[in-house]
Amino acid sequence: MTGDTTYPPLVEAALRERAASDPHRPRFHFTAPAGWLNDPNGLTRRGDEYHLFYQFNPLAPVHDRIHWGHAVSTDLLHWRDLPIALAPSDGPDADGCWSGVLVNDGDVPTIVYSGRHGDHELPCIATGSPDLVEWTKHPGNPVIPSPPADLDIVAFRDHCVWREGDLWRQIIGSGIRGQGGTALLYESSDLREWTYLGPLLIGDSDDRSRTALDWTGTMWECVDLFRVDGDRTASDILVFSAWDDGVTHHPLYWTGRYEGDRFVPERLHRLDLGGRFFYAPQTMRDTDGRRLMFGWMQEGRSDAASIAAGWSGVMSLPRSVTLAADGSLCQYPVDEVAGLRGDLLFAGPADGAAFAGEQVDIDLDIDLLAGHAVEIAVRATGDGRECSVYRIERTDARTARLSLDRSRSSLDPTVDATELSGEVPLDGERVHVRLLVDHSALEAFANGVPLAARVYPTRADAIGITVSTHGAGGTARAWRMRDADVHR
Ligand code: DQQ
Repeated sequence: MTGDTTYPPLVEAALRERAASDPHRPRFHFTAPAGWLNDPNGLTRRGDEYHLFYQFNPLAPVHDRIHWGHAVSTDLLHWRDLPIALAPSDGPDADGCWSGVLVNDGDVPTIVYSGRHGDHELPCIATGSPDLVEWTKHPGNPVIPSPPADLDIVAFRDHCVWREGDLWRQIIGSGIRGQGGTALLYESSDLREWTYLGPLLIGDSDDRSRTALDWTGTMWECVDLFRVDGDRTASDILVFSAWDDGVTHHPLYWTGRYEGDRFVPERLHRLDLGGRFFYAPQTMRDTDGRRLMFGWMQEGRSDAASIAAGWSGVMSLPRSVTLAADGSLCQYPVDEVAGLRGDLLFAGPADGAAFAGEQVDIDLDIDLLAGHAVEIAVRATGDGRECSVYRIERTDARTARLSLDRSRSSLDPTVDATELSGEVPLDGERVHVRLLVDHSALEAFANGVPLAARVYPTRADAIGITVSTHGAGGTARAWRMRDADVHR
């Protein structure tokens, strides 16, 4: 989408053309113009416009010398590129401007981010023009000169900042060696001088197997604290991405209560059953009270394949996050996503539904009785040699298992083809499944539990979609999705 203002190109034309011609590139999810994208940052709404900043390397599709990319939208779908907001410069962010948030300090938009220098990060701030396009780094950066002296920490980065009474508070992601991940709590009157208050919560990296899908890691990246109101109750939520020794494991969240200087945890949950394919999420509260969340859908192909393609990293669709009756989070793409629906591809009984497309929005209502399983094959060739199969199967009265079998997702043996799966709570027989297919990016939601993933079929005819309910009743509808015209 083009705007009124012409800005200098963000990436070289050749890299951009290479990225645009890749068949695996999504057409209605946000991606960087080319180069590397990872975490969503600085999510904010100003007037009618949503601002999405993101971890960006404009020079190459590798995680190096990270900048803050910037895009703006009025509908969360059609994005217009703005100039790079932050770039590494001499000083505490010489090696990268890592993740952070944007807050309004009175009338002054202020970014709180992690400046990377060598292999360490420290908190920095930058103030912005009213249109959020020009950013000035604070001369006193870093605003916290070192991590707390009394802790032996693994890392110290990423920020969640909020106003509480007359003061600012923030938590910074960290890990305490030998104990587990943590969020360190600070307080300030001016965003420039911070007092350390202690750990908000400390995880236990030995309380379960390191291979468990809800292992909390040795360090918590991209901590995010917010409250969600349900119909009858409310919960505080502490989201973090479990990290260990350079490995990005998966996003998790605690439900519980934020009280004083502590978070009292109740239950630990997986945030997305796709694990690392929805990593480092960040949320924002919209002006109408909605809680919106974006996450980074990492690549599942080799670094060499990303370099050849000229781009890496997909931003998830914006999700709306609410509280389910059982106290867990319920996630769905925001209503605006339906605005990209084009031709109706299918409407009728779910069992045996068959249609085709690589940009599709599918909506199913199924009655899942004991012993029932429903399969949805996407990106499938006619001969079935390539296909990715979502399956939802009733396991007991109150639970189903949602999985994605990627073992035949690609004839390319170098792509990640591991199975992804997890539990979906049931409340009766009805299961609602929403599935968005956008070339290599897949996002499924079963009763509000998401499973995001990436797949890379090699054949141009890998566009088949079929539904088999094996006897379960239900209906299906599907629409072709239009391009969101990002960067065109
Ligand atoms: N990515 C950022 C870090 C964060 C990590 C660097 C999570 O700030 O910890 O690009 O993906």
